[in-house]
Amino acid sequence: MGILNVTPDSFSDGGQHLERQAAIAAGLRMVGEGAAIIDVGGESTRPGATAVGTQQEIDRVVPVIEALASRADVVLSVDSSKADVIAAALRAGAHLVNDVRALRMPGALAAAAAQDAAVCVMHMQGEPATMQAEPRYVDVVAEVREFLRQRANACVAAGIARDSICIDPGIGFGKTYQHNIDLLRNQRSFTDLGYPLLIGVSRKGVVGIMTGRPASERMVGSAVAAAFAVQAGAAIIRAHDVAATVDAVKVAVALRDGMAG
Ligand code: 7PM
Repeated sequence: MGILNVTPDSFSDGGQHLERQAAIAAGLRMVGEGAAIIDVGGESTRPGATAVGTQQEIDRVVPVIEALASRADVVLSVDSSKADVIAAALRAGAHLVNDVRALRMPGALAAAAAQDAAVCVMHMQGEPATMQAEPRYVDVVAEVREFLRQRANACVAAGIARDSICIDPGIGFGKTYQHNIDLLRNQRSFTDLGYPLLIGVSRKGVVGIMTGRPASERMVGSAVAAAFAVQAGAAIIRAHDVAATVDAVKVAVALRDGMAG
């Protein structure tokens, strides 16, 4: 899953049209590099980021989803929590809803179910602006597992097909370094729930702590973490550096499953 942020800070500021063209080009490039899914997001979840209005988020993601749907044979994901954005993105050609709030905002679950979308439910403790202030768990693996189990059940109850649901422990979302390590080292607890597991570690702080590198220099560390996650059973890797990550995933899959060349 390639990350495509359509936010003003993601592409050099040349006005909305150029921004949109740059996003579409970046999406097509990721498809060429081997991404199976493109995750299109119009709201930054960065701690302290300014909130984005519904219409603004729709104006950012819908044209990019429409363009990619018509030009590329790839699964399109919308990274949003808002019911109206989800509905508009699915109408525009998205197939999957990736929500860091696990479809808990009003109408979000119904909007996904109404258009037979696939969904990814992610665990987050708190809200992006404050989540890293003081993450606390008694047993992080058990608590995240139980949350994901309940949200997947809520999706099924809302009419989403069981085989259209994936789960994600939300690396870096209201977690300390040690919490992230515990989650990555205990992926079996999540794959045991019976849903495909999505892992997003790309350029995250946990990789920065492990390598001592800034975000711009975390590609290798992120690719190694992706390979580890695949070895431990992850089905989908969310990543910025698609070409490097695809190579890492190919090697991990071949070694895990013993496939011939
Ligand atoms: C600041 C904080 C900037 C966090 C960017 C981020 C995930 C996600 C994100 C993830 C799923 C990033 C994150 N991370 N969706 N959206 N899983 N499902 O590093 O791990 O891209 S945003």
